[in-house]
Amino acid sequence: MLTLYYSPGACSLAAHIVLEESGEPYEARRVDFTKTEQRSAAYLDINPFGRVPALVLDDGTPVVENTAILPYLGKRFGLWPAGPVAEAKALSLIGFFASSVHPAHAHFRRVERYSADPSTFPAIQEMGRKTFIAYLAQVDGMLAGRDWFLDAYSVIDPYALVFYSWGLRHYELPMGEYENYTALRDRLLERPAVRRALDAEDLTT
Ligand SMILES: N[C@@H](CCC(=O)N[C@@H](CS)C(=O)NCC(=O)O)C(=O)O
Repeated sequence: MLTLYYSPGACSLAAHIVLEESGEPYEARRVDFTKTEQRSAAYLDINPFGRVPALVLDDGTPVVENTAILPYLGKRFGLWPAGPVAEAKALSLIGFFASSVHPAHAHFRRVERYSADPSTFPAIQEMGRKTFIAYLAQVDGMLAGRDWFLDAYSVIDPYALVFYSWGLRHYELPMGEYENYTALRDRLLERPAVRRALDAEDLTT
């Protein structure tokens, strides 16, 4: 059985949704950030980077990083596109989310990672916030005229939901103004698996 290590509302939500979509039994283990469990020796054995998500496979092998976990789950559960071009597009989107959108947010939420000098924090946070918001607009544009990022529902769509929910929760943005992105959110909310994962993490979006 697969085990997902997650924290409510974190980027691990994408894998959580995909596991709910799978219909297979799995275990979801919460990593309590308020107790810095992500940096405990026991957790660092699973993910030496000290972050969620981590996925432990049936044979005990840990897989870490969304860039690895989401393609793995997508291929295993039929939420991954067929063919080299579609696959390249999927990897390109996952790379963009993981290496541009998420780090922009980290400059806002985890500013202490980027400077040892607290007097620089506000400027770094402001730049992170602006960059993150600019990426949200770009994501909205990518979705114009489309139901899903790719030709069919895939792991990319729940991953995009993570940043939508952060826009609401951490930045209190009027996310409804991103009409295409909001339509994607609404389509996702129609899926029982998405609802179950959100409920399990005590989230509405
Ligand atoms: N590159 C990693 C980033 C994971 C990451 O930063 N996760 C955050 C939650 S969204 C985390 O675990 N933060 C805990 C910490 O920084 O201590 C991935 O995409 O899997």
